[in-house]
This record gives sequence, structure tokens and C-alpha cells, in this order.
Amino acid sequence: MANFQHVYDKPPIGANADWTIPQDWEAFSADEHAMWDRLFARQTAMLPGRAAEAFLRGIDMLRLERPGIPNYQELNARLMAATGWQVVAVPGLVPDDVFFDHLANRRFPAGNFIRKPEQIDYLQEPDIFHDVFGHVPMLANPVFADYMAAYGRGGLRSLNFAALHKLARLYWYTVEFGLIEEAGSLRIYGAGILSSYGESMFALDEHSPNRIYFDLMRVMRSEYRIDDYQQNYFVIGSLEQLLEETVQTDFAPLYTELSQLPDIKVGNLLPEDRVITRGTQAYARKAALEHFALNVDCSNPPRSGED
Ligand code: HBI
Ligand code: FE
Repeated sequence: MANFQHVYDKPPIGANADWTIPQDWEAFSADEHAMWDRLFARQTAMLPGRAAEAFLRGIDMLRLERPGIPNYQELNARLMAATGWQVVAVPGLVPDDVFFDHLANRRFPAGNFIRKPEQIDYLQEPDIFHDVFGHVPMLANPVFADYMAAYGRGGLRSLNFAALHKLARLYWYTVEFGLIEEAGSLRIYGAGILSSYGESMFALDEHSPNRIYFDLMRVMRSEYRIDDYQQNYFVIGSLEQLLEETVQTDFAPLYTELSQLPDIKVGNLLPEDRVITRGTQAYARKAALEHFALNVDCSNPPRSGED
């Protein structure tokens, strides 16, 4: 996995069978607390007017403005009182079935490490800032909290249909990169955007990406990128809509129907899409050209017959 340092094939030494580890909050260094404060200050300065109301309310309710990496003992007392959720520390990415079981039981697994200064603008694996700043404030909202628990139950069921990759797209385009319509404009509720300075600007302001009204089947057919800003964002009308469209749904027939439908490439639009903004994809094209230029060494072109 590209520069993933925190991926293990079994619980590392000291981890429980469910992959949880003690947060060991006292062990965080002053530099690690300072990194949290630096990331927190940068995001909270730019998110008012961009972040969903539920997110901003969660930041307040959970007292996340207090300096330093949050201590889960204090954080969980407030979060449990609000929606029955708690944050549990894990060493990094955990297997899907473990992940879903935690969500189904209202436990959010948070990577127990924080990015290094050279990773301040982008890291691919979820660190404590991505997980706790990006995901946890939304879990203080009762409707979203119910959605995330329902997602966990659905994820466990999807394993029986070998349809995890379809459901992972729903997670990606809502929990990680979702937009919501509020007071007539677009706001961010996706953790992957909220925890990223660059993408919090890009997702709302840039003309490059498409912004499309959420449709469950469309989202579960839609491929996504893990290496750069998204080329498509999906927009819900409300958190209630997201919960209603998923929690009562029996996904089994949907998985059968999906298996007959082609996947949709990133950046593509369908005639039936309810499009809010038709993007230029200029950013993605430029990034692709730069990537190509960096990776094609013209100094010694391949000789004929070489691949
Ligand atoms: N593990 N710790 C952690 N955090 C995640 O966000 C996570 C994970 N394992 C699997 C996973 N996410 C995704 O594959 C799910 O969307 C299925
Ligand atoms: Fe995440």
C-alpha cells in the first residue's frame, strides 16, 4: 500500500482481539499536541460557512476547541451522553469486518498516531486528526450517529454478498467526501474534506469537480480516488434523507441489480444525473499530466519492442 506505515495483518503486540489499544494519552509528546493544535487552528479558521451545521455544533458540544490531542476519557463522556458513541484507539487501518463491527456497536476506531510536519497537507492513511477532528463531531449528531451505526450493520451484512466494495463507495461519498445542501448553499459533512485544508476549499469553490445530487444506486456504482481530490462529489438534501434512504433499505436486491450494471468511472456524468455543477475536470487533467511528465523519462526513450 502506498506509504501506509500503519497496516497490519493481525493485531500488533499490545492490541486487543478487536484491534483496540489504550489511547495512552499521557504518552503524546508536546510536538504531537502542537501538530494537533496547528491543524485544528487552520481548519477551524476556514470552516465556518463551509462546514455543515451539525459538524460545527459537534465541535462545540465535544469541547474540541481545548488545546492538544483530546483525551478519550473526557471526549467519550460527552459523546456517549449525546449519542451513545465512543472513540476507541486502534493502531491504524483495521480489517473491514472489525471496522464494521465497531461501527455497528457505536465505537469509532481512531488511528492513534498523528501526521508528521512533512505530511501536514496530505496523508493517505487516517491519523488521529482525520479521525477525531474529521469524523467524531458528526457522531454527536443523533441522525448521523444512527446512520453510522446502520452503516456498520449493513457493512457486516454486505460481507455475505461479496458486495463490500459497493458499500465502501457509499461510505466514501457520504462519510468521507459528502456535501449537504444547507440554507441554499453547499456545506461539507465528509471527514476526508473537513480534515483537509486544500480539499475544504476545492470541494466547494473549484469549477473542476462535478457536484451531483445523491442517488444511492448511482453512488454504489461510482468508482473513487484515494490518491487525490475527488472528481465527483455527491450532495444530500439533509442528514435525515441519508438515514431514511439507507437504514430501512434491504440492500440484497440492490446488490443483485448492481452486479448487472457497469461501474462509473471517476469524473463521469450520466444523462440521468441531477447535476448541480458540471465540472471542467481541469484539476484532474492537470494532475494527470504532471504525474505523466514526472513518470515518463524522455532522456532515454524505450527502445522499440520494449514496453
Ligand atoms: N480502519 N481504522 C480504520 N479506519 C477506517 O476508516 C477504515 C478502516 N478499515 C476499513 C475501512 N475504513 C474502509 O475499507 C471501510 O470503508 C470499509
Ligand atoms: Fe475516514
